[in-house]
Amino acid sequence: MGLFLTTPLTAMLYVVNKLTGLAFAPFAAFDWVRDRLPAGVINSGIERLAGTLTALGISVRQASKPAEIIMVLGVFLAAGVVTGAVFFAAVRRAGPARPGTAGFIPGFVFGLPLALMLVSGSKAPTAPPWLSALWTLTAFLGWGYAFGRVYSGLTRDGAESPDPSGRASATRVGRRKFLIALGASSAVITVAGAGLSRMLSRRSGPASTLPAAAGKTLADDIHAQVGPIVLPNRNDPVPPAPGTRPEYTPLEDHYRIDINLSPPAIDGDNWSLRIGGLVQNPVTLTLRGLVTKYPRMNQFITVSCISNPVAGDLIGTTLWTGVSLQKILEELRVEEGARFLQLESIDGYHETVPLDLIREEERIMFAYAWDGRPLEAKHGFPLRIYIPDRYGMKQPKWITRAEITADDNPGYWVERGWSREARAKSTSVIDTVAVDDIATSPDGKRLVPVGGIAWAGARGISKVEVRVDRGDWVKAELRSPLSPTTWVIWRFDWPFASGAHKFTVRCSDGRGMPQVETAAGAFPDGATGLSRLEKKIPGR
Ligand SMILES: Nc1nc2c(c(=O)[nH]1)N[C@H]1C(S)=C(S)[C@@H](COP(=O)(O)O)O[C@H]1N2
Ligand SMILES: [Mo]
Repeated sequence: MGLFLTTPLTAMLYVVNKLTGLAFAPFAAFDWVRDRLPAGVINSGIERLAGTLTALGISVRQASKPAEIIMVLGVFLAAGVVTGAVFFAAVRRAGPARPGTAGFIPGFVFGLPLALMLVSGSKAPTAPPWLSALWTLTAFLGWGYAFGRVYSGLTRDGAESPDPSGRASATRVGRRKFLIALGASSAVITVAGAGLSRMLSRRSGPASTLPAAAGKTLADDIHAQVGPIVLPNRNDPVPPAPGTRPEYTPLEDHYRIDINLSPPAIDGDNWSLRIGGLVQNPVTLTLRGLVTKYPRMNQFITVSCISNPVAGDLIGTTLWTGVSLQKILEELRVEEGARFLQLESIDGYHETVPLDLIREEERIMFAYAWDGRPLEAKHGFPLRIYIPDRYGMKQPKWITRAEITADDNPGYWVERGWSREARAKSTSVIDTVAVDDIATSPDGKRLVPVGGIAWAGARGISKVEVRVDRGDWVKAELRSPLSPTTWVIWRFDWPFASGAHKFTVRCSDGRGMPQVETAAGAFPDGATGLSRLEKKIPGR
């Protein structure tokens, strides 16, 4: 019964969330709990989730968000089932007084804590928190009342004390009908709710409300400014081995990692970012201002999550467009003693950038476009920051607050024990041993193309070496990268030998520093270790 009643409740809460912006209690409760969990619990949760998916051969990039959402909804439904079971046991013991109104008690017990979380916890409310709380409590009281009615429905006609005159079988039929009706309505409400929500979320997207000027939307402006995206290395003599991941990641395949179950939606028209604090000239940025008033900067960028396992897929490359922070710093005229830029996002995420780093690194930028288009909601619309050589955790999306300060303030993940610097570790990956694309060299040797990527933040890649079985390390060919901060595609044409073989790769960064070969997990500094691939080469 708990499942029959809690599932449609969940669907209804979700539809109302999509229709009105009132908080969706299960997700809001997750946000509340997440920000209060001890770091150890969160970090081991992340590790276990990524580890389990990897062990099952499931892509962490594709499955981690759905897995999180399923877990949260699962816990929510389980709570409904437990509450219902306890309620049924309690009314049965207390006697059949008035189970309908008694249902308000579990409604209250389950709904009130959620309502309180909504009042105190929600970081990015799209509706007044008290209203979300009131709605949630009302919905739960209704849910509890339904519980009471269901109890009556199941026990009516004296099912509790079947009389000996043969009415028991009639009761059984009545109960069966009741159950079927209940199950059917539960299913109908749930399916209709899910369908409606899907329709609603497809229709609305924040990028559609970009400020328009003279009939042209900002998206048009950005598109025109960036122009067609031309890969600078298109004539490079080293082609990727067949099966190597795309050098320029299709946007829909770019990983997404953040603390939210569903990405926050910011209204681009009403968004502005005031940068104040220790400055002589506070500046207020708008999207249109950013696009039209400052020199545009295009950079091909590889970004990776610090949680990316060796050879994992939480890494991607695309064209970022934005404004150098040096320009904005000049305009701010910071006061003596100013040393940091503190950034905060709509989801409560935050990070701090030293001003000295901005002064020495022109490529740090506020980015408003990816792939020649305004940022997608899940990638940080309307504004995110790029900092070369650092993992994604140092680079907030959805920036809504900025301040110049004298004091440092550890970032969201730094507070939870992760690396303060989060400098990208050098890494190399074997994507493919292309057994179906055996080539023949000019001197008649048969060659198996082996290939993949290597990345060392902004330090570049000077060397990639491949080893087959226990042989010598042999240098691979390097394709020139899209930019000094993107990954490098490497390729090694291996003289054919049939049978099962083990391939290993390693790299050195632009300064000749070899990558760390010792295997270590992501926490707290980023994973290290070598990527290996076993492959059976078919006989001639
Ligand atoms: N506001 C906000 N920004 C954030 C995060 C977040 O949770 N909230 N996660 C960071 C992390 S850990 C990573 S790896 C990158 C990922 O960016 P992407 O999802 O666009 O690939 O965003 C960073 N910026
Ligand atoms: Mo990350």
